[in-house]
Amino acid sequence: MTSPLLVQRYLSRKQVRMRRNCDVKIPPKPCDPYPIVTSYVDVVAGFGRGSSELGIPTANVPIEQLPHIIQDLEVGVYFGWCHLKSVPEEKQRSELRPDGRQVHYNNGSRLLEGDLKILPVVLSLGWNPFYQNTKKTVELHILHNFESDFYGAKIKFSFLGYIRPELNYTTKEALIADIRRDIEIAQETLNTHEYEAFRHVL
Ligand code: ADP
Ligand code: RBF
Ligand code: MG
Repeated sequence: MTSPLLVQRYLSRKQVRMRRNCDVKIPPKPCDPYPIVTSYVDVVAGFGRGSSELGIPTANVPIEQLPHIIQDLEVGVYFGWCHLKSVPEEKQRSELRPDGRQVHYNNGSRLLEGDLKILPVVLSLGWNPFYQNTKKTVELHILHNFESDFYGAKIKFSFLGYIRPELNYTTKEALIADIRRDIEIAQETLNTHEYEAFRHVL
């Protein structure tokens, strides 16, 4: 029979292995300056790499529409809650990305009931050094499966805490692995009673 001591030792080793050097200690409940809450802002097109290159779509939002305090935050990965709404009165349109691909703005008209609930989100704020962007971006990966995209919809979201600084990578696979770990950390933290309590602070 395996002794409880061995099991405990195995578990604590596993936790050590899961913790990355870059991880910041997340407090048991949101602390100053959090929560930071935005108003409803536009979901706009980015470079179109999130889904196609990384398999991790991110809703990009214009940094200019966000509270100034967000521009002063450290670059890196954050987590919080978000809420989407459609803008049916807005005219649907298409736009060309810099590489010529077309993106259609359906203004969220295809969002379903479950998509309109308050959803957990992991956010990237920064310059995406792996792709050498020249503009600071704010992107949200929502922890939810959508049937359709929602360019032109409005999104309101909160920042409740910081996971890690923004990093550069030598391979795309390493970037993807870190984003996957960020998703797990965001999900685990938002599942705790203290962070779940902020679901409606939007
Ligand atoms: P872009 O560079 O234009 O942002 P992405 O490949 O990052 O392109 O795709 C983002 C779009 O995918 C979002 O604007 C949104 O409409 C849609 N989308 C689908 N699922 C998600 C999700 N789970 N989180 C964020 N956006 C999603
Ligand atoms: N890009 C980076 O260059 N470095 C990062 O450390 C980084 N972390 C990210 C963490 C999360 C949770 C997400 C959603 C994205 C991150 N990105 C990072 C941005 C990624 O490069 C970007 O989503 C794609 O370029 C698509 O726009
Ligand atoms: Mg994106």
